[in-house]
Amino acid sequence: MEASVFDSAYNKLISQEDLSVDEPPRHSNQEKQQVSLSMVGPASTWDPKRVLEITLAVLAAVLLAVDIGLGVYYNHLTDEPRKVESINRELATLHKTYNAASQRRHESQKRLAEETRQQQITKWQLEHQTIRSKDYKKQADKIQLDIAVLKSHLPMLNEGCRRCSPGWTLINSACYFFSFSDRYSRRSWQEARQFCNKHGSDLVVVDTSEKQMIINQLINHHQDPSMSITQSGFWIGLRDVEEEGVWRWLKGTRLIEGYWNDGEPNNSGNENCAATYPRDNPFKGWNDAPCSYNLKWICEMPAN
Ligand code: MAN
Ligand code: CA
Repeated sequence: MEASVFDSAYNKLISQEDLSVDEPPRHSNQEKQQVSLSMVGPASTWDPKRVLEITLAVLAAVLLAVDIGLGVYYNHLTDEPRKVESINRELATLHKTYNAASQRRHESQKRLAEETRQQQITKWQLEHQTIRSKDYKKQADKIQLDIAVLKSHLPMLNEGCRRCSPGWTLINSACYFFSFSDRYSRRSWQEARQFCNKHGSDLVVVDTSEKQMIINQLINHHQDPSMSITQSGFWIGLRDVEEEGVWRWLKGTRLIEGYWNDGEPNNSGNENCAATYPRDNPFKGWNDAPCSYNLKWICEMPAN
């Protein structure tokens, strides 16, 4: 409507211009130019109709785009609660999965701790058993050795039974009595000698180092650890009762080779009788002690 008014005005203007070729111009050239510039511009580039059309088209396009955008946005908005719901569900599932995994992790940790403890106990057990088996081995070795020693004594024992009284030990063709048993209480040198005499023997005469070594071995083996060393001696048939420092065997033979401990005999307080004691070194077994002392003793007699 507006455009057609505008068009008719414009056409009128043009036709007036065409008609006035032979007439004197009603406007100057400058005025004419001003009109054409201010009203329509150059005809080729500024076609108002086109401009309007384009403007309207652009406007329509913009509106359409806005409409589509709004539509999409609206859709998006109406979609939102469903999305939130689905996210919530996913979140819940994830929560569940996480909780289950946490639980499993916790249980695994507990199992691991228990396993570690069991391993430690097994390790200690192994250590303990290793020590025990070492002890057993030591004991077994000792038993083996004892068996070997006892076996080596068997012929001697058999023969001893034939040639010595019960409770007496055969050593190199002589029978020996050691008062190891608790049945025989300690006694003085004189009382000990009386015991031997009563059994057809006398206190032992240790006139060879072999004899001393065997006696030493036997008394070491029977040593009572609860007994003090001074009480652990065994009277032998040796005295210096007639002449101090002159040691004689029972039948009066003088001592040639003694197996005295370091510093002995020292006659500390009238010590006229000799005894042999359990010692590592068999050649340092003897001591002189008061004859009234109560000690164990060793008797000797020829074998049958
Ligand atoms: C210690 C030492 C010996 C002594 C005894 C007496 O062992 O002095 O010389 O004969 O005691 O019991
Ligand atoms: Ca002494």
